[in-house]
Amino acid sequence: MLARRQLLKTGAIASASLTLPWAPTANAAGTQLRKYIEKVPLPGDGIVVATGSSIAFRQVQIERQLHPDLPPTPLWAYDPSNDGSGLNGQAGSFGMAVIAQSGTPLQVSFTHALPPTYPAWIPVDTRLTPLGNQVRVMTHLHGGFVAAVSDGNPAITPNGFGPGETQTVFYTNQLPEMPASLLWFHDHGLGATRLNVFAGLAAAYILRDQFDTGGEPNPIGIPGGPYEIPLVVQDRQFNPDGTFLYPTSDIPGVTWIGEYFGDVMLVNGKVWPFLDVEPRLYRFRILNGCNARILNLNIPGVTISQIGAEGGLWDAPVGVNQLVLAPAERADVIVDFRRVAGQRLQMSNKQPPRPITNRVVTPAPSLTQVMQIRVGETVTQPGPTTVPSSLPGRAADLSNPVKTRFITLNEVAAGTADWILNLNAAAFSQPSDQDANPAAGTVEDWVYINMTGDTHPMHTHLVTFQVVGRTPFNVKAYQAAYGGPNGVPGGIDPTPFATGGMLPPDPTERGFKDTVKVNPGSFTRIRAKFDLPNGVSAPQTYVHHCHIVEHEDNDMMRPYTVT
Ligand SMILES: [Cu+2]
Repeated sequence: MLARRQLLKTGAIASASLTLPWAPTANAAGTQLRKYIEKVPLPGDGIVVATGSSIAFRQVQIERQLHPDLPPTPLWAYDPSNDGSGLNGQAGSFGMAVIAQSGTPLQVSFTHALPPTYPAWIPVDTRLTPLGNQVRVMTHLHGGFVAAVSDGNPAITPNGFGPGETQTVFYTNQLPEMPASLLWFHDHGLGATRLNVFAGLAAAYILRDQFDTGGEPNPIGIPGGPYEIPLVVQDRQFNPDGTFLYPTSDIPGVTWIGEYFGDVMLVNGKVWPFLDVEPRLYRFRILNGCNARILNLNIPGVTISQIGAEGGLWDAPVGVNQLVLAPAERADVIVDFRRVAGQRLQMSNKQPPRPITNRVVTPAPSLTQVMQIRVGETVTQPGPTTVPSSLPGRAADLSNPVKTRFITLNEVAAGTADWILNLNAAAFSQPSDQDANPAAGTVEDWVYINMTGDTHPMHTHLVTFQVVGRTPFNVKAYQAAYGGPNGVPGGIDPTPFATGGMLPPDPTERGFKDTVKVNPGSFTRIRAKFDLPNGVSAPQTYVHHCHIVEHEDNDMMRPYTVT
């Protein structure tokens, strides 16, 4: 563990003019694949559903055909081994959903039954991993309000779990921190999160309550049953043999790449699928499960109302024209197909609007088509006919922060063997006196100060937060005043370098979130209450990190401790 990054070398702060090694891969096999041939896998129909008060998973390697023209693809998957199904009902690479109740805890175990070392199709960078090319796994419930020991975080368990070992966790599902919402659980192995998630270790975790029952009708008056559809969007590349393709760096001695972008879109684990809908209202629960790509989704021809995000339902809906989702962000939306009976629509994707930036130097290659939506002519069950004007959820409205912390996002030595991204000018394994230590039960403001050219989706474990606003500032002047060889250290208020007033959050940042777009050219203020679950006493250590998982792995992550 200590070998990792103790040798952090000095280097110049990245300049936006450097050339970077991401490039489309010549032998990728995916772009020629026919589109809209297979159906989107749905819970119970291609996505295996797990319920109960305790679930025992094994992480296993399976093979699934993700497109009729591709050979079967080896995948890593969460297998609920106590149901004996062997994941036979799983059609795609995103093949698992846990459905749990808010207020009812859940005990889960994960037993490592994967290969002991990485296969050739997963290019591990042994500079970043604690135990070389050994497959070490650790599951994190993204959005979980849990004790540190159940969090699946590398500050607590840096070596993760090896072959045959079992991680046992207790998910509180406690209220009000874990209301009805779409969470997901995914691998968080140190230095290998990007690879383990890419290989398939990601799944949905849906929380229900007495309002958001999942049925139809329901007390909220929103679509349910077969008219509520989770949609997990992920980009991938394929080799001709069907394996997923993950490019490697062309920098000598380096395997890691700065961002993974695919040339094929998967929805619920199938390549460019189609979805049959009836001409009525639907509820879509959308998760950006990409490693690095910021999505800007649209369904031309229909109206979309967003009713919630990562932290559950809002108090009122917000009309949206597009869904700009960075990795790990979720949108809970109601889509009206009543005026488009008989039509074939497309869920499309485009580059996000400025200042949101999906890599300034080597922009994500465009990937404009996501999924086809085939609208039928008849309605089986009419369901709701309006979007409710009020919802039983929450707007984020925290007040009285007792402390403000300033956290810098730096990119150092880009394009060289010493390339690293960091928080507060410190690599993950380096000690730092700048790490946050909020007192349990207090509200704090955290200000993420972006020194890079890209948007970074910053994710806090344990807490959801309010987005307070974004303030443009003179990055170069701040950097010139305070920058060192590893970037600008934490703790320095950038307000004197502001070039304008604070911009309010986007309307879609109305509620509590667990991931926020930290855009270039500004500093982003969030506000959170650092409670601990019932019966859990301080201190408890968690992490916060960029959810571009390439950045998280190298090394844009820091521990923090609730005291
Ligand atoms: Cu990042």
